[in-house]
Amino acid sequence: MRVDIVSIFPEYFAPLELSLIGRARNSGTLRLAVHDLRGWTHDVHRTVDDTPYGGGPGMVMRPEPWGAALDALAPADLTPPRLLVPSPTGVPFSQALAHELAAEPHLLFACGRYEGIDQRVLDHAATRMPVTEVSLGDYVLFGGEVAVLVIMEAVTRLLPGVLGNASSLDEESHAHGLLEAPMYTKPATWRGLDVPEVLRSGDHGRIARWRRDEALTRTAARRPDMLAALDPAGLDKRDVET
Ligand code: 6GU
Repeated sequence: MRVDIVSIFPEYFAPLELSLIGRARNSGTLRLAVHDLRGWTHDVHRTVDDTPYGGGPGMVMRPEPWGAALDALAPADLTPPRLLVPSPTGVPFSQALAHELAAEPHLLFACGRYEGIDQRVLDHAATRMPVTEVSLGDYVLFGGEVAVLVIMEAVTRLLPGVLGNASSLDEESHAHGLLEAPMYTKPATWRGLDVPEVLRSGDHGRIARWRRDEALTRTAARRPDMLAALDPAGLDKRDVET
C-alpha cells in the first residue's frame, strides 16, 4: 500500500518509523511519504492560512497550497488515491472503515489545522477522487496529525503479513461487534487474585462459552450501543440468557 501524508508539521509523523509500522515500511508492505504543505507555498512567509469569510474566530487554511499539493500527489493521468481528511465533522472512524482502507492501493491524508481547510479544496478534489472526511470521536483536536497516526496504526496492522498471528485479528475487540473478554497470563495467582478456574480447565468448549459470556456482559455494561446493533440471528440461546 502507498500512503502520502500532507501536513504543516511533518515532525508529528516520526513515530511511523517505529515498531511494527516501521517494520512494514522496511519490508515494502507500506510505502509511506510525509510532505510539508509549506513546500507548495510561494510567498516569503510560506502562508497557509487566512481569516474566515463570514467572520468568526480562528483561521482557515487557504486553498492554493492544498490545490498544488493534491495536483502533485494525485496527478490527473494516474489512478487517483482515496483522499482522507481528518476532521471532527467527519464520519466516525471504525474497525470496519479500517478494513476498507486497508484494501485500498493508495491513501492520501490531508491534515488540516486551525478551523479546517477551505471547503473548495475538498469539493474540487471530489471531482477527481473519492474523498472521506473522518473523525476519531466527539471531541476536538488541534489538527488532523494525531488522527492520522491513529488511523495508520489501525490500518497497517490489517495489511497482509504485518501481524505474526493473523488469527488474533479474528478474535480481537470489534471483530464481531463485541468487546473482547478479559485476558490473563502467568502466574495463576498474583497478589491473592486467581485467574478464573475455567481458563485453566483445558475445556475448550467451556472456555469459549465463558469468553462469549464475558464479552456480552462487558459490551452490555460499557457499550450498549454496540449490543443494540448486534444481529439477533448471530445470538444463541445462551447469549440471550446472559
Ligand atoms: Cl480526525 N481531527 C480533529 N482536528 N479533531 C478531531 C478529530 C479529527 N476527531 C475527533 N476530533
